[in-house]
Amino acid sequence: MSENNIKSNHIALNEWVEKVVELCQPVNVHWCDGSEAENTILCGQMVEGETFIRLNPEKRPNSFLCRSDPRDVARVEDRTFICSVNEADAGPMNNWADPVEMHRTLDGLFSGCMKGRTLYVIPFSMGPIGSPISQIGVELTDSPYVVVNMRIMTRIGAKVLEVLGQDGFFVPCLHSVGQPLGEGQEDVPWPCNPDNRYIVHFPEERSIFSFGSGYGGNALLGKKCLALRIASCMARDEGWLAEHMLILGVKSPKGETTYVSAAFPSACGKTNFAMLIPPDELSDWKISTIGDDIAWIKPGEDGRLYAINPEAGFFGVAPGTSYDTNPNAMDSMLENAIFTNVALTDDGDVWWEEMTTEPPTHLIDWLGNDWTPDCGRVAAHPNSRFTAPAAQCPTIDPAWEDPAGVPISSFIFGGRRMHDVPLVFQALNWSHGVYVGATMGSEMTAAAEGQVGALRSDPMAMLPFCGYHMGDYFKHWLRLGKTLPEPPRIFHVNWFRKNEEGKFLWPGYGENMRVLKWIVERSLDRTGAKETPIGWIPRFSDMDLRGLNITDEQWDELMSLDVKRLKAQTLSHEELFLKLFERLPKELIFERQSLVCRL
Ligand code: TSX
Ligand code: MN
Repeated sequence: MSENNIKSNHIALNEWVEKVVELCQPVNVHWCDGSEAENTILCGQMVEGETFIRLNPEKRPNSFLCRSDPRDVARVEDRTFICSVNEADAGPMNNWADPVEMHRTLDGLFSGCMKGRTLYVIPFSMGPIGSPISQIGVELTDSPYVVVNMRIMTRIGAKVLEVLGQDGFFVPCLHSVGQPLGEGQEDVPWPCNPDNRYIVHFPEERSIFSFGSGYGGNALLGKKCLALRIASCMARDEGWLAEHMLILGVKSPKGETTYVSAAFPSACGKTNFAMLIPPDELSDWKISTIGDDIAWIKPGEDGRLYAINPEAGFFGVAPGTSYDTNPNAMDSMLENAIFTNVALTDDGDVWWEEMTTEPPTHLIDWLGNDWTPDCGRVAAHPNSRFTAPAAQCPTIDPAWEDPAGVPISSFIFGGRRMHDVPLVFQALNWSHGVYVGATMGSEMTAAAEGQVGALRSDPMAMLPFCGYHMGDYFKHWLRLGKTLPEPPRIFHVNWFRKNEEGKFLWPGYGENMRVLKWIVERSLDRTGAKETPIGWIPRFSDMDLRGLNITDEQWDELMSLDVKRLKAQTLSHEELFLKLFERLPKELIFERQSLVCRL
């Protein structure tokens, strides 16, 4: 690609780029300015190289389909490392490796790994450029797919270098697909190195190295690596929170907006919840979206917590997304979108499972093969994705790029639980709420996660994303609450409770607005509740159930507590607590004991 005007005056950045060029030996270096023109050239080159297929511009303007190597389709948790100086600081939930040894390993892997390729320098901002809550990173990558995805998912380019100045702080992120090209060797559409993958974090150095994968969180290093694993360490050290949470606004008929942040494990419909459309009976309430995946939350001068979405786009799971389940997500990807591992229709558009009630009669599947509805295979990979600009979301909040962030009134934790856990309850206080978040879990839906139906504990949905010891993480949450005059209220929800016949007791989706309304009103002390051993729950009369065919008896079933089973489950949290016991805050053991006593 031709030279552009972008120039860095940052001494450490320039030296680092020089060092990496020497190590990785790319044939070209390109500093990304983030412009439309640059994006057009890169996408054109990828079409030329058969990495991208241009979708029908009439159906899906400026959008592309990409098929990955079938061996490179998801994050690789067993190849993800936290290389803290002390092993104990990484905690029992992370893979640890000695930082000195790991640096030696990485030096070997990266040596000459970009031969025949262009090295792209991507200056990026996580959060609105210049916000005091934002952080800057620079990703060096040999993947143009990473560049065009980072351009949607973060703010990249010249403006970031301006903010960085000569000596601003940035997180260095080095990425390679790990497949150098020999002289005259032809490239493949999706280069990668599946036998040699490393996703490595040095929390004290605040640096990230990723080798061998081009997919999602393995390669778009601003997201899970920086905004969660490294940022969680920064947040611990600096007194803020980096959470695996969506952020949404709830606007009352009077025009007051209350912001809530919510953490759910995978397969709970987080993006759907972030873009919820209220049912007709509550259409005078409005939901707005600030983010669907990550929240950075800092105490403000006034003692409230202020949150930003560090991302600028959605990298959502495609299968299951439809105009029935999430029209706002569907509208967000109408143009300027990238689709990875979904199916291609005969008219040059995309399709995935459950996108429409009737599948098309013929498709090219995610592997590039012919597909028909009766062929017995899925058309899109279950972890196939859309990358779409957040600004294209019809419900995007007017304050979504406010550098000050939005004030958070409540936290919501949730899980996918068929039995025992009621639709919603409110924690009794902050430390009980932290206990609720710490002990949350979800029933697994895909064989890839483990035994289907088994309960997987996923504290605050941070299990794969906390860059340090989970016991210290709980301690940090408890400590932060104590510094706040009025900490946000904490709630737990479960959209997935079933009756004896295996039918869902709650309609979910837009109807969750009723639960949100109760949560917001509870946070403002404007509605009632009943105290139970697990926390405060809404009575039938406390909930706005207008227009829903739910009887008093059905409500009681949805909210029922089986004290014996709850006690047994509370005792089973012992397993997690034992794993963390060296650094588990005593308050959480106390919370558990109190809960057992109340039950
Ligand atoms: O995203 C979901 N949400 C949150 C929406 C704001 N899903 C999909 C989860 C997989 C990603 C849900 N699935 C939700 C939900 O609230 N609830 C359910 C379970 C459910 C599925 C189908 C029905 C009801 C509940 N169908 C009928 O009631 C007709
Ligand atoms: Mn996520």
